[in-house]
Amino acid sequence: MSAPNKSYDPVEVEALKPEEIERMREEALAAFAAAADLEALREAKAAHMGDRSPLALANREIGALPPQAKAEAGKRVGMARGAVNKAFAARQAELEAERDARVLVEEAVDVTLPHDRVAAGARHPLVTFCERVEDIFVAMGYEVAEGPEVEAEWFNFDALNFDPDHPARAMQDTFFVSGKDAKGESGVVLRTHTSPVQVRSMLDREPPVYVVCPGRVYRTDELDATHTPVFHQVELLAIDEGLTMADLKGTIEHMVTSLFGEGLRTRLRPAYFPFTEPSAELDMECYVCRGASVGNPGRPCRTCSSEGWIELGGCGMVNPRVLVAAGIDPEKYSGFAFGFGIERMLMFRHNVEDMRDMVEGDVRFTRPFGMEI
Ligand code: FA5
Repeated sequence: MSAPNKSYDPVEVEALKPEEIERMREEALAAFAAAADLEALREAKAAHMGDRSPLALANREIGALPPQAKAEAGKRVGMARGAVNKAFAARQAELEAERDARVLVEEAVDVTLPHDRVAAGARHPLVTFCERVEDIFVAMGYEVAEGPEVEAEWFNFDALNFDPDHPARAMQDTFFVSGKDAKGESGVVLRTHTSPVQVRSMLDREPPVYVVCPGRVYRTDELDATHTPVFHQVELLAIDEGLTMADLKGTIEHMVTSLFGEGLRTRLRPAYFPFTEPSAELDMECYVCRGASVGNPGRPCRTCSSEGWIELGGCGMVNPRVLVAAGIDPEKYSGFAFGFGIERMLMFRHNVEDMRDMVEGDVRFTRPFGMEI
């Protein structure tokens, strides 16, 4: 700032000359008019309205003028600054309006565009069916338990009383991930059934144990109308004091009623599984013909092939050897187990003729099952 000017003539202070002030005002107005967008306007504002702008510097010179000149110079600079502020505000409003109009066009949503060209997905009927079965047992106080699909041979076979050379191992043709090592330690397999989860559940918990174990299992079966190499099973295990085959039968009857309706009979046929003793195959009365098709060619039943009964799965009382392998006292506790294939159950529950339809991912198969979540 200049030193106080006692013998004052404002014309002598260069920055305060009227034509200088006018030039500053014109330049500011021209810069605002030339600003093409709000960013450029912000820069023009800093240059012409900021602390170091020509008009701000001129304003500071006023303080150095003698009192009689201050009013006139102040009025001149103030009017110029007022005009600059006004021009800035007007240009800002103009550019903001342009920006808003542009955003409205660029971000417009065409509400008339079709929104439903991609069909909404739905969960696979195998999954929803599995969960329905789980729900039945959870409602009875069972816990859902899961185990690994890549399983130690020990859990899949040895702990379940399959002897190393027992022909029962060949009952379930196995995908081996790795064989036994040189020390004869357990190999690794893709589990062939959900029964290893029985052993894991007993090792993880103190009795009583009530678990339902759904999961994917693998066998070297060819894919055909009634087999797939990857399928689903649900396993049931109950360990408590005093459990008998009657408890097993009653429990399965409750599941059958929940899934297929009231009044269907079940029956046990002798069978063999190394991990249950005694073992049985469990059949339910055909829920479609209720036996009326048996010996009645005039009324054939596709669901049970006119046999009157549908095979549900394998079951039995847990073999005491399995209880011992899982650290449970067979003198005190007994238990039952039941395992069945979900694909086969879904087949007869919904009259699916070919199991391959379940794995090929064609929505024409899944669509009739609806959007159940
Ligand atoms: C077992 O896997 C025993 N773990 C079941 C069990 C559990 C018995 C507890 C006793 C106590 P199985 O090999 O029969 O049993 O198989 C059970 C079910 O799996 C069969 O009834 C069938 O529904 C289904 N299943 C077997 N192989 C296939 C396959 N390749 N494709 C589709 N489903 C299959």
